[in-house]
Amino acid sequence: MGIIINLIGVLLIAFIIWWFWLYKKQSEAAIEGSSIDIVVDSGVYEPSVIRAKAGEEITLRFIRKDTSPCSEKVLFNGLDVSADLPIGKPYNLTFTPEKKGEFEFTCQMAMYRGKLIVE
Ligand SMILES: [Cu+2]
Repeated sequence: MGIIINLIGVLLIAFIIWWFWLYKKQSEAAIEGSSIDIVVDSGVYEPSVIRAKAGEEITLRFIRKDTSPCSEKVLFNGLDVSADLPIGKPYNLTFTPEKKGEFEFTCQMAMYRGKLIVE
């Protein structure tokens, strides 16, 4: 009996590791016009790779479906941009990326991961 419980525990841990660190569903999208919808749900941003042009204002329209508190914050590393996302109500994050490069955006614990590519 004890062995079975241990086994279940190991499988559960393996699944969690796979889900958060190994499973990277990467979908890429370029911003058309000046805005793009990003759905926040089940541990992923969709799309998770966004392409934008330096010096052009963009609006990232976050649609948060995940109710876990961790998914509330979105932080852009290296850009000094962050936001608190409400649940079930689109949030428009508007800013102008001035410098070229690749900038990760994540939730507070970096389980949600996305990338903004500025060209
Ligand atoms: Cu998180």
